[in-house]
Amino acid sequence: MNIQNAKYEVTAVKPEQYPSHQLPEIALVGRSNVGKSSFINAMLNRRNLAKSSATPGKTRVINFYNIDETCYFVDLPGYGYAKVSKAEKATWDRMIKNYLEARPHLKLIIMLVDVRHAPSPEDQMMFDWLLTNQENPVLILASKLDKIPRSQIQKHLKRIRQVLEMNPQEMLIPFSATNRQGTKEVWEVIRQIIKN
Ligand SMILES: Nc1nc2c(ncn2[C@@H]2O[C@H](COP(=O)(O)OP(=O)(O)OP(=O)(O)O)[C@@H](O)[C@H]2O)c(=O)[nH]1
Ligand SMILES: [Mg+2]
Repeated sequence: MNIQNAKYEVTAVKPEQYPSHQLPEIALVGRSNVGKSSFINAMLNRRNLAKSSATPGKTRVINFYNIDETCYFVDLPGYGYAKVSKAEKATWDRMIKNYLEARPHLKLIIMLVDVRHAPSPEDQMMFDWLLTNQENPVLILASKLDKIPRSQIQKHLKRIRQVLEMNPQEMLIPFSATNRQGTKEVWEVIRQIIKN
């Protein structure tokens, strides 16, 4: 996809603040620091449109990015960040689930897991929750692919499928924001979904 004009549009912490429009939305979920904001930048070939940082827990709000007036990327807060209080964690959890449960324009969920590690119990809970509580397709991305040797990739992908108990028809794409590997494949999935 040849993106001409992607722009940050609005930040929300509650539903009244979500933008009103008719375009399909694509939501990004995953642990803090897994690479959600970097994914957005890589897909759009922009260095710093979505703020990414080496400090986990950076995105504590929901950021909406308008992609050429054809769809939105919705950057959700990362879960699993250890250094916050239980109360704050519960607030983020609610924020994420409120959005996912009640957004008619939502068409696709992209969930990132770090290719280097087995998905965490929180990843497993999130994936189960997504399959049980909402009807949109879920695309799993194995992020930070550039951090493992090529020879190890298949083994790591297999482990992700096993731990998340994915069905063979569920989508898993290896991805690197650093070298943009996987961006074409993800755009192809998005294109198929938003044309309907
Ligand atoms: N090598 C490598 N590093 C990556 C990749 N994707 C993200 N990173 C790095 O991982 C760190 C976290 O990336 P972010 O994109 O900010 O992660 P996030 O999921 O948005 O994190 P939160 O906003 O805290 O939920 C940054 O230092 C990124 O540069 C990747 O594909 N390869
Ligand atoms: Mg982020």
